[in-house]
Amino acid sequence: MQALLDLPFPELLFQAQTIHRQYHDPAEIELATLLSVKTGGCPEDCGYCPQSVHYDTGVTAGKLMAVAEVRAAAERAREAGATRFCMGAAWRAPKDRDVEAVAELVRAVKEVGLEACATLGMLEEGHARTLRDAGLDYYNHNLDSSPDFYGNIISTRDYQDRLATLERVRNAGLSVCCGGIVGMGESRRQRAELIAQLANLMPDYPESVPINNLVKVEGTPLADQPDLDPLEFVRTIAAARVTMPRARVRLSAGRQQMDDAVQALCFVAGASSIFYGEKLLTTGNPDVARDRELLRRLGLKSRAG
Ligand code: SAM
Ligand code: DTB
Ligand code: SF4
Repeated sequence: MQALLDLPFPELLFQAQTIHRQYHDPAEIELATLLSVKTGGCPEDCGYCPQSVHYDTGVTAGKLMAVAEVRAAAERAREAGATRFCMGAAWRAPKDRDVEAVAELVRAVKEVGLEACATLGMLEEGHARTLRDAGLDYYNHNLDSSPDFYGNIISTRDYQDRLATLERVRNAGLSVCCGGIVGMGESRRQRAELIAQLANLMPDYPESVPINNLVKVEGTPLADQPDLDPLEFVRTIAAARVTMPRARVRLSAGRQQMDDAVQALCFVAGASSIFYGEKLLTTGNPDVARDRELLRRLGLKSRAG
């Protein structure tokens, strides 16, 4: 895997684009809109995250949003052209009644006619089945980094906890959305190890692989992390594409701080999904008009709903 990331840049991009074209329409981008349905107050200490109670980031903790509000947000996302709606909740692990309440939100999103994705923390198998029965398409649960770097950024859970939830999600028959964050101070070898973990997930690699570039948030331990060379980010996308040919590789957080040319390279490297709408969960994302213009300049089309 490290050998792949070490290839001369044009060689790596050529391999990635070649595979991308065999499995995907190279001109099509999926637009996914994110909504934080339960913000802040999370007991975990993930060093990148503005929603952890351990850091003073100015994020105010809220309660789970009401069904009508979420339905309205999903309708606006559909009107703007999104086909996928991802709901995030700042929980370590939801309680039974939280899962029942999110199941109602999933039903509302499905009624609006969008693909539904949720990310709620660690799940029990019954939780995953409840969400599947409500119509959930994907469950997002990221490995985020390599096993040997994980302990540098999170102390309140371990890699094995992540793998156990992913297995339960799979057993329930949900599609898996699982990726990571780059730019947290990890080495290229550790990025290679993250990609290897994703590509070797059993019984199959994830259907959807979000690659996030660290969004540095004031108050978090990673606020002053030096910028990663953007070309290393592009390499990570390309390695995901080459090793997980059928997966949708997603250029996820960090686009607001990214040059248009770097984003264009990510699409050449095989990314075919972006977060669409002014906000990620708590931080900013390029606005809709800007993204429409970027797709137009690149001659890319959004995936039809
Ligand atoms: N609490 C749940 C969990 O951690 O699985 C779900 C929500 S959590 C915010 C979802 C993902 O957002 C994390 O796994 C991480 O990949 C990403 N994320 C959080 N903060 C980020 C940041 N500052 N920059 C980039 N990605 C971030
Ligand atoms: C993922 O991989 N990235 C999204 C989504 N899954 C839930 C979250 C990005 C969060 C960025 C920081 C924030 O806005 O709070
Ligand atoms: Fe909590 Fe998820 Fe943020 Fe970690 S990434 S602090 S689990 S909301």
